Amino acid sequence: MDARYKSREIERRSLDVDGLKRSFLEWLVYSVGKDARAATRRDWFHTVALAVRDRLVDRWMDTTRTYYQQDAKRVYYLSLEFLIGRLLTNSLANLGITDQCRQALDRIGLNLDDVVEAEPDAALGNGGLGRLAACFLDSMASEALPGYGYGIRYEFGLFEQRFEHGWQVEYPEQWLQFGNPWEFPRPEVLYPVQFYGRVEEFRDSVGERAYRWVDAERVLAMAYDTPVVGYGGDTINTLRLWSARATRDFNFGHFNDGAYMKAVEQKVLTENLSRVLYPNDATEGGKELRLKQEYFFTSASLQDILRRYLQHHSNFDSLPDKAAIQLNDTHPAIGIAELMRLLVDQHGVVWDKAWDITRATFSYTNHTLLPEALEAWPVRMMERVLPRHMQIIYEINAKFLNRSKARAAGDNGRLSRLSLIDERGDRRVRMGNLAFLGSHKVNGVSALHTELMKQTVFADFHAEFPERINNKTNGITPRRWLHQANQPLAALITSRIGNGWIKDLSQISALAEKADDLVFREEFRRAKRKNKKRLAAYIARQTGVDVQVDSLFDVQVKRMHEYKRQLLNILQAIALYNEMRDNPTVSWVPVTKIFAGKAAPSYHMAKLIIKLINDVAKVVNHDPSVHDNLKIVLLPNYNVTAAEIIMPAADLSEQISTAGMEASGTGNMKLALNGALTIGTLDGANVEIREHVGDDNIFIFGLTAEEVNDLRASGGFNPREVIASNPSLKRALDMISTGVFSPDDPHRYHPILQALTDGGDHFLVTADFSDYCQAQQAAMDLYRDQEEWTRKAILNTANMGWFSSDRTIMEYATEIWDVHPVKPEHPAETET
Ligand code: 4GP
Repeated sequence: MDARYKSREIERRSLDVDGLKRSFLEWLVYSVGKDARAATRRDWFHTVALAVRDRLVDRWMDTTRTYYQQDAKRVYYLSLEFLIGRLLTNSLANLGITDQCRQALDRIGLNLDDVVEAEPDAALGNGGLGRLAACFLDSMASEALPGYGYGIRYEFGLFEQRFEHGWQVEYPEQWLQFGNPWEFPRPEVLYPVQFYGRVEEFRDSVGERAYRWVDAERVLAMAYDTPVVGYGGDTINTLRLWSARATRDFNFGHFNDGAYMKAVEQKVLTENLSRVLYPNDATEGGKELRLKQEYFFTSASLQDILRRYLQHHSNFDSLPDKAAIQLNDTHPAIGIAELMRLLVDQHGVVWDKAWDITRATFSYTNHTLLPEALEAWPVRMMERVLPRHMQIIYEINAKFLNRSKARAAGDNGRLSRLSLIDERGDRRVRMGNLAFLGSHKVNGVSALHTELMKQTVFADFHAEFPERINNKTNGITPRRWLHQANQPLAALITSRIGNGWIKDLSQISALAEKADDLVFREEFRRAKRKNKKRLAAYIARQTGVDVQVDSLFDVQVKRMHEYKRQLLNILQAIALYNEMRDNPTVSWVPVTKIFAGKAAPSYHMAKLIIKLINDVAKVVNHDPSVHDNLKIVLLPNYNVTAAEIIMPAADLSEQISTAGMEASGTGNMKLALNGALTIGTLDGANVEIREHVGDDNIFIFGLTAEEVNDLRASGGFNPREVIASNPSLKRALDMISTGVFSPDDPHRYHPILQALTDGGDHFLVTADFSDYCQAQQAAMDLYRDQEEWTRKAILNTANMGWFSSDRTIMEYATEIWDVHPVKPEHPAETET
């Protein structure tokens, strides 16, 4: 071997400072093509990312090879969203080379923190569901589970949010603009995916009736692989994202007949399929392109899964023993009909057998009970776009309803609710029902949500299949959300209990006994203050508002949605503002209200609430009579990267959804793990957080899910009466309605006031207002006693161990997937 080549080989693997430095310098020149003097921050980011990538490729291949050699059972996590965020810090930390990398860059005269800042935030998701998928990837790799993520390589991630005159404006998020050093394009991994056309019936070789899908349009799905580094760098799994490519036929054959431009246009249209992420959080678009995206990535993934399986097997009998396919919500639920099609039409498996295999292979997670989010595709659209799948769905439905008929004797309502087709009005395919029926396990994402699934959306299915629904309370990865995002606290924890908590978060419970240790408290506060200073600087950069580092940082960060009730929070802020103005001599606890979150571009009410928060902030922040005791900020463009700055700096975590409406929440977990006290309703995982951190260390208020249900059902709730009887609420609403915050347009907030009064206040903002204000008061009172506050904050951190996504993922692995850890075999890594 050429000596120079050989030396590069060594370099590529070296994890020490000198080796890293040499490969940075080499990569900069030979791959990025820049001279050190001319290199920009972005060039250095690409350089470092490529050099780090070198260091994981061997282990990545070892991992894949081991799975293959052992014919291990794999889990395939199908998700339309992966909200990954940046990868450099994560890769370095999980490989354990952050310090070496920092020093190597120092020697070149660069700062790692600056280099990290040049990485775009990969926002291939909307919110909770997408971020959960990303945490699960980290946990699967860290637990040595043979897990693959499958999704779409959107060219445009979730839109960039800016505020213009206080209104949300959306801009395209071009995260791939300068290339993505983490991904490996696989132009040879291509699968055809069909749309439209028609179904032809014929007789197969033994004279049985069979079907084929003909005259369809074809698109190719091309794979891009991103390595997923587990903690310790031993297991490196794969996230495979599909990109749409036109088939070659588009390019040829049209040159001479003048249709060339048409063909090119068609090619562009075809490739639009993977262009952009739908910016809807928990709402269904009903758009044909969305259905096509769902089918596109699901079909390509299934073809890939079957190809891998067939390398070791000659029939499909043991598919369920070798592959577990998890449907992340109903978005990939069409996969159930697709697997049936592949097995029956393409591989000649008989229907009943194919159905048993399908059901044993799939499982489904539900992430929301909001009725508008339950996907239901118009039958007419399905018939046009996926004609063979529509037939298959009819067939599944007919067989199922036939069997259920006996038990539903006389109860036609029940049968029509169980049906895969909603026959009311415009006929629609209920994807939730399809996902349920085609899966052996169905889970909710918190104890309460799972219970409500049984009682509401899936009540009839639950009666039919009482064993199928199970709970898997969400979790978060402690690597990203504590070890990497909160280095001051992580270092403090490690100094006391060692670093075992990074891999096994249950160990963090050892901190509980430190809650009474005054020195530890002081250090805990110091770490928090450092994080708050960092956030204060970020707030100043982003919004121009100066906030007091020692004020109570009261944080609500999440998608903007009426059920999450940012409105309740801003109304309380107005009430507090009034109290402060009325009582200028009182010594107030200074409060900084921090909001961040995007609204779906078509969700007018949520966008109006954004404008309201910005309008209120403008008035409050400029009012000298509150003496800086209250500041309100709405940070633009909330994403994973912003969350990494916000979570560690929060004192109070707002989890104030109308009870029964938030499936779980995961921001609640990130904040509590970072030592914020929760103010929240008994909703989603808040219920379990309370059980773990203890009643005394959380501020619970408001109606319970049951009370919400009863109140709504009674029809007797009268928000006007509630408003009339609560002077501070009435005053806050009057200020909004008389244009105190919108002098340029006093009627601007009429729709909000309308919804709270004549609209019946569906989200029960007025009903919970008074209780919420009391809980806020309790939080402010407690904050005066910094010792006591810190004690509770420490107990929050110490008691959040159970909410690690490692725990969640191992529950999925043992109770749903039957997938086991596989330690990769690394051939002795020699230096030559
Ligand atoms: C979210 C839920 O709203 C949230 O409560 C949950 O924690 C998260 O999924 C993960 O399970 N749902 C979505 C969605 O993001 O798009 O439906």
